[in-house]
Amino acid sequence: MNTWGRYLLLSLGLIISLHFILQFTHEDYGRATSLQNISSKLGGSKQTPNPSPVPDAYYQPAGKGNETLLVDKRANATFVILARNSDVSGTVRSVREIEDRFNKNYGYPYVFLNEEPFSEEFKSRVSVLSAAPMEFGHIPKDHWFQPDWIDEEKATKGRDQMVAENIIYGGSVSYRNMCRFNSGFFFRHPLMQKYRWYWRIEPDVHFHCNIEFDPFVYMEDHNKVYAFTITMYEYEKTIPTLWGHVRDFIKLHPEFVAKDNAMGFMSHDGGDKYNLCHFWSNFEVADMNFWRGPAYTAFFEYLDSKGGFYYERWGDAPVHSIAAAIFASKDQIQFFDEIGYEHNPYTHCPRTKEGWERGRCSCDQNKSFDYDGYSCMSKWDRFIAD
Ligand SMILES: Nc1nc2c(ncn2[C@@H]2O[C@H](COP(=O)(O)OP(=O)(O)OP(=O)(O)O)[C@@H](O)[C@H]2O)c(=O)[nH]1
Ligand SMILES: [Mg+2]
Repeated sequence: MNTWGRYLLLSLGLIISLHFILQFTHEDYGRATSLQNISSKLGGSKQTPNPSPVPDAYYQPAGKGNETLLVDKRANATFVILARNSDVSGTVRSVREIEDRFNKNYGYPYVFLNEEPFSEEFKSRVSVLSAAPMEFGHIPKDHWFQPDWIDEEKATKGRDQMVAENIIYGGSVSYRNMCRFNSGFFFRHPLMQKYRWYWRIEPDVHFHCNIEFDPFVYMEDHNKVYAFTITMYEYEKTIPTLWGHVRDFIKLHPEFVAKDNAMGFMSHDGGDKYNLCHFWSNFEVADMNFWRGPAYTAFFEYLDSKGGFYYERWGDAPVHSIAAAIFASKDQIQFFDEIGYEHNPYTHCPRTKEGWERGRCSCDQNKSFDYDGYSCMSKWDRFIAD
């Protein structure tokens, strides 16, 4: 072999070794270069049917044929938006979109929550957007701030380590307060007590399609407890001990584990190892009776007592998702393909052409996150098809 040939072979060898080293040491690189991700980027994703379509009878203004119309039913439901005063413009944009795409036809109320009093500016800029009832609530101190029994030295060490490892929000205490509040407290707020169902919305999200059915009514009629639009892998370094505690809890309370649950979506070995899949909780439509019930109450208290919301950086997304997967049956978890939804940087766009047209969607189906290498959607599809 001549010198050039040797150089070429050497460089190729170096590139391949570097690729494998990066795949094992950097999760994001590994996912981005996975075969599944590359094939979907090359247009390998085909139209996959919507696995759980909302029946025509739920659509307004009219269903087809002689089906009974269910559009006049209403649910005991509210939107809930946690926001800071500084989030006002993003909140206005989100409320404007959900009003235009859905709520102008339904008039469901809103509850805004904040650990600080909402400013007059926030209240007036948001209230002007809709005639639907809006309430602005203050979060009690003990629902928000780090509890006294947390070992601050240990918590500081945990945060410093995450900062050193460049973990997003790794050094933030307020982010941890927010995750713990969303995990265990929002549904206990006095303004939320009168409602059973909620739809969580964040500032600066997008609703890309007309939603001409009522997700709350559909869920109530079908005995659902939790609905999602996007599912993905969690960043393992934010929850190193979470799954161990989940396993311990299940051993202590086998009576709470639902029959026909969705554990198989999150673990491929019967619950030994967590595959990090979870529902992205910045979008949630769910039944607060589920969070307020005995299983989740005991589960949250157990997890909270371990301190991982502060010593690590447990997110409300894995906590809610794991609970839904264990304490509900798999058919109580709903994937709403019809709801085109975006929270930067990911978008779920309806899969089928009919769904996309019916919703007059503004999202690009080719850029939908569903079959991105970082998404758990193909796992969900396989899981519920079984
Ligand atoms: N009142 C209040 N709301 C907060 C605070 N931190 C976050 N939030 C809200 O909690 C929700 C989640 O916070 P985000 O900062 O969006 O967290 P994230 O979605 O994980 O991260 P991003 O990718 O930055 O959006 C949003 O509705 C925020 O407005 C806080 O300190 N106080
Ligand atoms: Mg957000």
